[in-house]
Amino acid sequence: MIPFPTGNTVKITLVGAGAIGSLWAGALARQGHAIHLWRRQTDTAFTLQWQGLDAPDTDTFTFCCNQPERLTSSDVILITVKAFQVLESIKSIAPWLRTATPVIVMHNGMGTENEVLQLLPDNPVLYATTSQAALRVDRQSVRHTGVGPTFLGAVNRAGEQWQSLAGVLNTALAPCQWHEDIHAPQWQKLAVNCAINPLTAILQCRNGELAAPDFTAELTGICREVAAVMTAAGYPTRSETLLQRTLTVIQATAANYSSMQQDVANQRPTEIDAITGFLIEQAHHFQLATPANFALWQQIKHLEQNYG
Ligand code: KPL
Repeated sequence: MIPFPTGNTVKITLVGAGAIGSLWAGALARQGHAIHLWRRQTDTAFTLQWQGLDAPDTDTFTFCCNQPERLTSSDVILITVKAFQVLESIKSIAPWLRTATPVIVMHNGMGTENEVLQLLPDNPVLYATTSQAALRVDRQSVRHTGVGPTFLGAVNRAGEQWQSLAGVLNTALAPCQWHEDIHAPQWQKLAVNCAINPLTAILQCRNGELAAPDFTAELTGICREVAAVMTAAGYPTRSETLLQRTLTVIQATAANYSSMQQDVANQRPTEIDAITGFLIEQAHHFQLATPANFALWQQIKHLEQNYG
């Protein structure tokens, strides 16, 4: 295992500074790590107001951006763009990326892994899934709005040596744990996202509103289909377990808007293809029917196609 001794400054290039990226950028900078941002905007600096959970004060950080030499000298790359931007963002960093540098990909949903591994055949590649919640208050401010676990795991041989990165992430935003099979927590998160994200985006409501008894039948139907697909994919579970976990997340994040609700509210492309779309694709592979999830996928696609 390659160690990152506690207290050492780690040079991190963070690709994408949306809500989750900004949350991690600030949290890692607070630990003294050297954060460099790689963004689509061409500015060479970005100032971020970072507000911790229940903290009245904000921290202000100015990050250096888009410096190829900082990218090359990074100890680790953390990609926090949306699933549909992952490949394009990897292509944008590839010319300056050393093959020894570990790359962590963190996004909602699944399905990017094979293409990422093709683009990065020699790098250690890891995936992370997080249930931390953040809200972009405005373009330059982010607030940490909820604590949840983060899991990190390797998706290729070279990535397996980098368990110490879970410690780096854990000191910045606990809890973060290494997982020997990252697909297991990815599926668990995907199940919750299949249940909460499309419904809250269609209804334009907070997560907590799904706790109303009116939604029990629909949530049960979604979870039943997800449980069948997960079981066929080698991650056996019961629909009752998924429903219970979904209701727990709904309670814990009752006041929050889901990421898909925020995307639709702001007329941005959503992660529906990486969440419900991935589920439907897997269902097709295992010849399983997922009518409830398919109906939600269609409704979100329709919303996206009709943005003004
Ligand atoms: O991950 C989420 C998201 O908004 O994408 C949930 C779990 C639904 C919390 O809001």
